[in-house]
Amino acid sequence: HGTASSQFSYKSPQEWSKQFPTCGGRRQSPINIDSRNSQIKEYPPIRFNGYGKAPRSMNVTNDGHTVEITTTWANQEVPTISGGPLNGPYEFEEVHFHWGNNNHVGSEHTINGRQFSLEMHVVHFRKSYGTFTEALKHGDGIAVLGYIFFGTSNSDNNEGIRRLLRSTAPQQAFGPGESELISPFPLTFFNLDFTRKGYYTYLGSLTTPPCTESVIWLVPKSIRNIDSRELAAFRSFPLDNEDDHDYRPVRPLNGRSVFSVRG
Ligand code: SG7
Ligand code: ZN
Repeated sequence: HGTASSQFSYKSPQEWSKQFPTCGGRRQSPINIDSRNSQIKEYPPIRFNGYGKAPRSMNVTNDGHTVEITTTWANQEVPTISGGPLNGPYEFEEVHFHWGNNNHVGSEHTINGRQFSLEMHVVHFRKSYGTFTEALKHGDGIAVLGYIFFGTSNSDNNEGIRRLLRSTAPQQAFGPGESELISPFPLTFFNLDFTRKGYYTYLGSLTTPPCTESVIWLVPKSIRNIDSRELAAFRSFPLDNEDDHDYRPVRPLNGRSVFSVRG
């Protein structure tokens, strides 16, 4: 697996900028979200479109840095989000996860200095830019929903995570480069709705090289629960460079505003 994206390790994130200069930029993610320094803002409601329908196909892949779900759709059926800080619809691209080697690390964003156990990223690109690659060239090209989870003994029921882990469980090791078609289910199985408690939003970047500064981040305020056994399953995925986690440490805010949107 010799792609550019495999040429980084979570053991030395401070070195990413040597090969990927943007990783040393001033609009980087993740960040610590300080609730008391966030500015309350009103936006139109977030709207999820088409998430209740199952895709035509669904694939789970270990790309060496995360485990991600990609999908194919019938024409005109790709789900979109709109509203909130977003101008126009953003098309769904993929879902992936960041975790740590114990319950006190793993999320990428931290809230008031506190890190949680896992973060699920639902990645979208602005439909008017046509393709994901083209959208990366624009400061508002990508929208990522970053759902934070904490490990407990009694998890919320997240059927999406359950199915993802069930599909990869039979193998002894679902390692880098491995990929598997799974039986398609609607993305609503990941409990994506976050209208009740609101969210934080700010302008940032991809959290992996090349750290492109094109992301509008939306971080739901409610922390979800995930079963510790499910966290153990994420930790069992072998990653490139024998990394035992795949979260990037928080980056400086550099004067950016973080907006708090009420539920
Ligand atoms: C994960 O995070 C992968 C990447 C993703 C990256 O490592 O899911 O996906 C692919 C297709 O490489 O990179 C360009 C992109 O989506 C960064 O995404 S993130 O900022 O949401 N963590
Ligand atoms: Zn991510």
